[in-house]
Amino acid sequence: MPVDFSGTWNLVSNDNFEGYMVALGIDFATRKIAKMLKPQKVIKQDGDMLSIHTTSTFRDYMLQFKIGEEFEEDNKGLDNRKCKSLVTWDNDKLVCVQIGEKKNRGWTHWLEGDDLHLELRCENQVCRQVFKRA
Ligand code: VLP
Repeated sequence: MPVDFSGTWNLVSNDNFEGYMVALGIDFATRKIAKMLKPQKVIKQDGDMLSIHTTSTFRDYMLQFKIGEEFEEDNKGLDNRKCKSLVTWDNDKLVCVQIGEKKNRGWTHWLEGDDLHLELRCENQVCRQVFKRA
């Protein structure tokens, strides 16, 4: 049985989001707003199909993809840089590689106890987020 990430998740901790945003080239004013946010993720997992909807009072970001199938990602409302993204399983972790202008860009999701973890990577920066079920 594969891991099921489905559910509604609220951010409870956000380590080095600032460093990650600087690496993505997010401007100062946007970073000041973004780091105050407590985003919510709504994840729907149906076989190999996933949707991850990240919502906040400032901006929303919607991602839909099939595991194992490369897709174009526009990062609209984030850094707006297009990349080619591929999400695959690494044991029970869901790993995304985002090939584009920024080196070493990607993220990993996994479950730990009742918590959803997300590691966001860009260049030499790693942001670690933890979410709890709403
Ligand atoms: C941009 C960087 C904050 C900061 C400005 C806007 C959307 C895995 C993956 C699915 C992400 C989240 C990326 C967050 C990058 C912020 C607006 C915050 C709310 O999630 O779950 O897309 O990549």
